[in-house]
Amino acid sequence: MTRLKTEWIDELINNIMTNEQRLIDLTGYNYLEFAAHANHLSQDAVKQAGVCELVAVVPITSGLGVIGRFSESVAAIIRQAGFNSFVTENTDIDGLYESRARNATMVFFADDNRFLGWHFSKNIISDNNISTARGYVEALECAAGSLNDKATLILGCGVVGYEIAKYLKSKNAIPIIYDKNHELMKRISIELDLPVLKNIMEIKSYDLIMDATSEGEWIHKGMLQDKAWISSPGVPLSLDDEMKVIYEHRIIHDQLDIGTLTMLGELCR
Ligand code: 2YJ
Repeated sequence: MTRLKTEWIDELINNIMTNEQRLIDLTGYNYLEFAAHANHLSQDAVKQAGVCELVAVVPITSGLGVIGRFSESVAAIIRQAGFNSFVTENTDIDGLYESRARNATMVFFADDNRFLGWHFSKNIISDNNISTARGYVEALECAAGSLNDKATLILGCGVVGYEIAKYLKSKNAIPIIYDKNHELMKRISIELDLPVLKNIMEIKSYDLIMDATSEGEWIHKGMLQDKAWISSPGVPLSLDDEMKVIYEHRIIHDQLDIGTLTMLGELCR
């Protein structure tokens, strides 16, 4: 699992309006609307939650410690979706205590292994891995049209790739999986009863690509169809600099936003 780096999210808060506009251009939804759409909720339900709920983000020091701007970025995404949010002054358990003392109704926190949202009174927990998978599949469907009966290539069979495969199946899409770790790919293929991509150069046969790899810059010019859509929760992004420019309007990708928004919507159920 990729651990975020400060330099990847350093500009997230400054760029949040641009990022939201990008999501609107690709999916037709702003942050609040996307949180609702990704969870099949009405926009009014999420708008109403934005008025009633107070969201705390607690920095967690365990493992490799606090990532500069991580909590502030999560709080900013949630604020941009129309909710009141704050980062606790205290960390860890003391931060959790502070969030309750300041009447937060939801809390978000992440250590090196997991990023969770928790609605205290509804007792709903949202896992970023599952939400990220759902959010990026929903975003792809907004951009490219219905995935029903459509072959959709999943690159990477790690935890997010696995959740993407399950969610695509639930939407009656036709997932095909690939991982450079052939043993892992075979195991997931058997478990979920899915075909595999035998040769990575066959990537060009697909126009719907979900990229959950975390290698960075391994997709070069000529490897994709002109009309390919790439929905990529994987960080760093797999496309090299030249491809990022060519596919600028056909890549769905951010560092935190889509996953966090989908978690937020899930806590509004
Ligand atoms: O509070 C902090 O600043 C840190 N403890 C945040 C740690 C963020 N965690 C990660 O980046 C992990 N790789 C888990 C992310 C799950 C994404 N699916």
